[in-house]
Amino acid sequence: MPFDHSGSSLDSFVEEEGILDEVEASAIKRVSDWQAEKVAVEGRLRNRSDEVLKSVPRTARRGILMQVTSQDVLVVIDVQNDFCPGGALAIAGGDLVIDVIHRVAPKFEHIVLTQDWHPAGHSSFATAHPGKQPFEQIELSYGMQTLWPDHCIQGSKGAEFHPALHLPQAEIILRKGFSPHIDSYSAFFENDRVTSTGLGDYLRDQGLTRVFLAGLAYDYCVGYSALDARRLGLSAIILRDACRAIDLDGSVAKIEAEFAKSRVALIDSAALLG
Ligand code: VGL
Ligand code: ZN
Repeated sequence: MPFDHSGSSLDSFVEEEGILDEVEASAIKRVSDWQAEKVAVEGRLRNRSDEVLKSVPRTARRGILMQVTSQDVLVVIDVQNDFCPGGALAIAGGDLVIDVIHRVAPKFEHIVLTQDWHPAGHSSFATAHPGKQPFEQIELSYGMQTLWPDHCIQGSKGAEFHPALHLPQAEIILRKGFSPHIDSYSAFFENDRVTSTGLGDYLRDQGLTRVFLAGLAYDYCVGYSALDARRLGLSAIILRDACRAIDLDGSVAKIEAEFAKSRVALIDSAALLG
């Protein structure tokens, strides 16, 4: 049973009473305004078969708690100094994800952390490409690559987890982006989308089928990880308030269009915490 029982009794109650639309419309506002607002028109859900909404568990849409189970894993992406205020690739409010992550973490039996971990001179750094500036794109052997300021260099202060992040129960710390000539946004595959990090096999071996994601950055490493989780046949649920985005050239809108196509779900931590 993935969700708590109160959800199903409320389901039949509202169905019988014919107040399904009202209940759904109000809960949508509470739990998942990012996606839901696109399909909730004047507070009313017009098209209940919408793909995006299907990906959000019905109970969570209604503001009813989603039950975390032993098949669930929380994957905390790249909560490192360089992605937080003061860091080399600072994301506004990057450090604010930490409190939210700490609040949801006790719900999970399984937690995995990722760490962006580049060698000096990495091919994703603008400084490795004479004449190029950070945030420009170039074509590499595996396709287009955005160039970044030097960040998360192996062994540097910037590559360390933010000092406030405290998750000693995490069972894996997965480092990625260590191959000099290929970047790795996703926790599952490098940017060629083929070279595996091994995380998918690990989750399969452990019987973990549903991936909750949090961390930095929503529109890059969190987003790519969620999409790859779906590609591997896992459920992927992003805790939107436990993430912050870089938002470069429409990257948030672009990745959210992919989320909708791949049925990546977006929820608030409130859906786990009440
Ligand atoms: C990331 C850009 C470069 C991320 C990592 O963690 O989202 N973004 N390296
Ligand atoms: Zn990186």
